[in-house]
Amino acid sequence: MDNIVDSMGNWRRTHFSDEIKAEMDGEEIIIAGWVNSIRKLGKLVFIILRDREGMIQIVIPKQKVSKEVFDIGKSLGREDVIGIKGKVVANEKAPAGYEIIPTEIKVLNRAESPLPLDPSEKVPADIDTRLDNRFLDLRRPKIQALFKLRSEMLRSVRNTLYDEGFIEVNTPKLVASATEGGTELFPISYFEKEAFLGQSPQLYKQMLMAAGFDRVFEIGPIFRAEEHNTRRHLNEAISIDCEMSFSDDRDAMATLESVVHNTLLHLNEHCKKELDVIGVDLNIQEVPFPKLKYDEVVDIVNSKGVEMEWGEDLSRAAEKALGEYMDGFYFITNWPIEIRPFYTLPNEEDPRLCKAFDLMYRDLEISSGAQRNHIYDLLVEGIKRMELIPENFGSYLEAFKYGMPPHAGWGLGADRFMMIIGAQENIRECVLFPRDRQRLTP
Ligand code: AMO
Repeated sequence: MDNIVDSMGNWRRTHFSDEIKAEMDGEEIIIAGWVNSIRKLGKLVFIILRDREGMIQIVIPKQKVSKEVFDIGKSLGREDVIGIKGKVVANEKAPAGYEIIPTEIKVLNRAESPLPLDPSEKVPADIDTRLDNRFLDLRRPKIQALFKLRSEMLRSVRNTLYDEGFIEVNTPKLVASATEGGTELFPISYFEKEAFLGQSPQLYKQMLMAAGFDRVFEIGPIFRAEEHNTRRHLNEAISIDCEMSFSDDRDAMATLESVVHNTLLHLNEHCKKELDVIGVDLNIQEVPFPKLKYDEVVDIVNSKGVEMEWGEDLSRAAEKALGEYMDGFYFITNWPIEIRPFYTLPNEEDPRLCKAFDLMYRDLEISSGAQRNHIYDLLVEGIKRMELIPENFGSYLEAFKYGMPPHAGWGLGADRFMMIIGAQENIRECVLFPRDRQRLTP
């Protein structure tokens, strides 16, 4: 346990790495972080220190520092955690125009060697090794940048929804019934009863319309027991859900568009550094987004040589064919009622159709929504049509008996939205600790 101290003592970090500038020449600073790399050249030790905001070069010349500082510097290894008190020295030859010469080094913890994964990204690793060692993988600047973008995405989504008069709510995740079809449920034991992990806040957000909340949103986990392993599915995902009263499908689509559009603008304005680190150039698509009717989609898909019958949901092949035809964001509207959930409002002009929509980005569905069926008798019919049992929806159905306003809403997959923002092919990249068919740890 050589040189290790158990705390920063009375030291307080003064700066993150990106806050230090050559103009601070001569100033004393305290920084802290990980040894990203180290070079030992006899009488000189070079350290690249990494903190959340970037990297900074520390130079330890034997003649200019105490023996203790030089010995500690020499003893350091990759990913050791250190605190450094030192002086900023302007130096035109240094990559950043300055370097830090320490007057004191605190070794806060040592890292074992060899590392199971190389955070400096010099040694590539496959996604499984990376996810197995996720805490180390997350130290990589490109990956950190993705999660900073994710945080700013969530901030922007919240801001837009607050600005549009929504209030944020939290609904239960331990639930008694399915909402999105029965096969994808995770059963759990809830004392003497059977229960499930919530697939969607759907029923609760609608009940809040009956409660008079008018406009609500929730950002929370949804659980889907998807058996298949794809690049777009997780078993635990984060959904951005919203529901709005006295509104129809067009109002819901307009809100969804502004959420997406404002987020892209926000990230472009406030996250230049992160977008650069990842190498992404955000294309800010103007609103309104194009709208395709389901009928048109069937024609396009068939014209691309992929068979699709009217009344079928989009197969993966159909999505791909559509993605070749459509660039950017677009809606699919006027869906057949048969393939949408029971809570969807049928279209009064054509009862084969309904007021549901999907928001797509090329070949990826990122959101589904609809104007809802707010008439009790029609809703019970819908439940029966889907071969579900109305009694299982008792407390939900009650909410439709005593004054339920017309309403609409949508669920936007936060992880899928991040795939688009960060130009990632695999949804697992966008989640800190993904849950998929094989993965329950870390
Ligand atoms: P839906 O089931 O289409 O609709 O889900 C809405 C959005 O959530 C995301 N999503 C997923 N993301 C990753 N892995 C999954 N397994 C997964 N499942 C869903 C997608 C999808 O578009 N109650 C309705 C929403 C509504 O009408 O308000 C619903 O849950 O991005």
